[in-house]
Amino acid sequence: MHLYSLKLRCAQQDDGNEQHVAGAERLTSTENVLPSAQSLLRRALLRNDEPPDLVSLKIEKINRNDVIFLEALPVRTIDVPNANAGINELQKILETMSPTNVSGILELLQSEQNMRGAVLLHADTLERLEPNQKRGIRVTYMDANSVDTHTAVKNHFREALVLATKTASAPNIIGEICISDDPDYVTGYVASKHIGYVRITHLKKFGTPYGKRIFLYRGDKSDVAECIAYLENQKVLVRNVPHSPDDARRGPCKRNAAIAEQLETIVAEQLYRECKTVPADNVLILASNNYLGLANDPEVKAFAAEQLEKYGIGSGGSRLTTGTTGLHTLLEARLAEFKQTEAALVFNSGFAANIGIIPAICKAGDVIFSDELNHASLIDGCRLSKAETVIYRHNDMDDLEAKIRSRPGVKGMIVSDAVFSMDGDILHYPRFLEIAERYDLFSMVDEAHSTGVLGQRGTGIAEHFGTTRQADILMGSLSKALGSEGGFVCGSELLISFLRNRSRSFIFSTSLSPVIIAAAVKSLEILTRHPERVQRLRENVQYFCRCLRERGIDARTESAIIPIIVGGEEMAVRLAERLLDEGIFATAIRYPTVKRGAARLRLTVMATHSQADLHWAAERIGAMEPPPMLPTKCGRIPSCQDA
Ligand code: WAQ
Ligand code: MG
Repeated sequence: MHLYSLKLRCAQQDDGNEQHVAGAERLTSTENVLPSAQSLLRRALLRNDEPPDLVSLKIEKINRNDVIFLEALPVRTIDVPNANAGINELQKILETMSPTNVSGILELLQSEQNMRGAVLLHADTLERLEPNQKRGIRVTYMDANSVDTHTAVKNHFREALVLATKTASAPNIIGEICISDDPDYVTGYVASKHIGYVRITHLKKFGTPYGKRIFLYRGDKSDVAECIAYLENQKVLVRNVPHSPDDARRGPCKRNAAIAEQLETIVAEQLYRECKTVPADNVLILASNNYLGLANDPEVKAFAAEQLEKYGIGSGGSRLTTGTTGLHTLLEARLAEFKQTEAALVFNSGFAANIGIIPAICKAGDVIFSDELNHASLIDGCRLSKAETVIYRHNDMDDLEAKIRSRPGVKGMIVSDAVFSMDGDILHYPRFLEIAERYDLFSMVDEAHSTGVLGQRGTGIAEHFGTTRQADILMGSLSKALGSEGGFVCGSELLISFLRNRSRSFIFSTSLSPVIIAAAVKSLEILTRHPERVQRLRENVQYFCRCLRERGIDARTESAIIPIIVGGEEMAVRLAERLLDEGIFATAIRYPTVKRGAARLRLTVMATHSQADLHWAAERIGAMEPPPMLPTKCGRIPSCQDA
């Protein structure tokens, strides 16, 4: 296993001379290299003062075995009213370290000159020991041993504590003094193994652009080289670095330690997640749920912009107060028409819909029968309801019926995704409805990934099976094929009136922005007018699957979701990373979204993809070494046929 060292440097060009402005560094795991690099670069480029003329970022592979771990120095703060008082405090502390030469040290500390590195000073003779006095000694290869929080702003305290902890353990270093060169940062510190990290709130006057680091050395001059080598090359990770001096004062807090430990386990199990920024261009997105490309449709954008002018941004209240515009009611009417139900209700997200609908309908004493691969929002809806949840085998209608029969006379609901979000397969809808009817249970179907995808006109799962019968509760999403945001539910007048009065996530949320609703109205209109978009999506999906199969990858689906089961969590992440290098954005899906050991690439196709792009992507995916696409055991799709 290895780590990466990231070193960033900013400089100004001054008459052909490079003037060092700032530096920063990280030691980070492979999967955090990109986000770390991004946060360092952001910091460099978005500096408050003049943007730097030169930014360099060095990324270097490090062997994990070369890293030593140190415990952060204990922290204490001395509060002083001004710089004079601060220097007095510092003087007292220095007298315990180097009684003979305190005034000389203080003079050097306050001298009006900046260096890139630190002064290495003999504590007794005040001899300068750094080989290059202009540059000084640069302490590098160190970081806090915790998951990087990627702050764009420098945390002076944390970075200084890491450096001071490393320096304090260097051979023959008996102390360190530091003042920042940031004119506004007047807190400095003095540190050593014995006294710990002692902050002094004023060590210079506000506005002073000079800073300094002085390392006090006591020992044989022949050992200086060893000391410098340690400071400049030893890889160090510092444990338990507090985030702020306040955190340090409170001491190790158990509540943070508990979550930090869990987070470290997540990292160790290759399950750590980052919000990856989607590259703006030059990348083929094979991961979006924007199946029909409506999120970027010019007509949709124009209409939303027009309504933005009319209504503004926020709706200013919940649906039951000021949050219902004519657009909201129009959208609900159109959704009901589209799904051929009596009425519809819009929620702020699909997740909000599911956790709002299920607990409104089911209570303690009821039973909910739920597919084992249902989406997390359905699972959480079941939990919130306090009903008993019975999990049946994935899309196994015999198992479902057997489980219902074993509880004669139950009240409750059967709930399933229409298209399963991580496998792309389709619910056996007709049997599902039949069973619900037979046992007088509510039927609820989540059409998040079937709306705009299934059926000739994209109306969803009923159309796919050629039936006009609908589930009692037909839930769906505006944020996928419809390219906007929000969730909805279609059903009888009775159901919708009931939910309007009883669904907590509906009642207690500020309603969606009129802009978002306008976009959904227009998208739905376009979908209705242009069913050929759905046709195009279907052709693209089947074309892409064919291309993948020609390259030995077992790809099949009837929806727009193609799971490529990889197995190992790390493998899935690596494949996604490598595809990104090739210009393909695909998502690695891991536990807990899918079972452990069933990690996968989840590829999705869009109506707006060109076949040339899909062909190229299949070629790249097929050429990946080692062959990732082992014949899949799990996640095979029972209901699909070859194209
Ligand atoms: N190695 C050696 N010297 C360095 C390094 C380094 N990696 N980085 C900076 N220096 C020297 C250089 O001469 C700078 O001018 C000087 O240190 C100050 O650097 O607990 O921000 O990065 O709140 O400006 C103290 C935090 C903050 C006190 C110190 O230093 C607290 C700070 P800066
Ligand atoms: Mg600075």
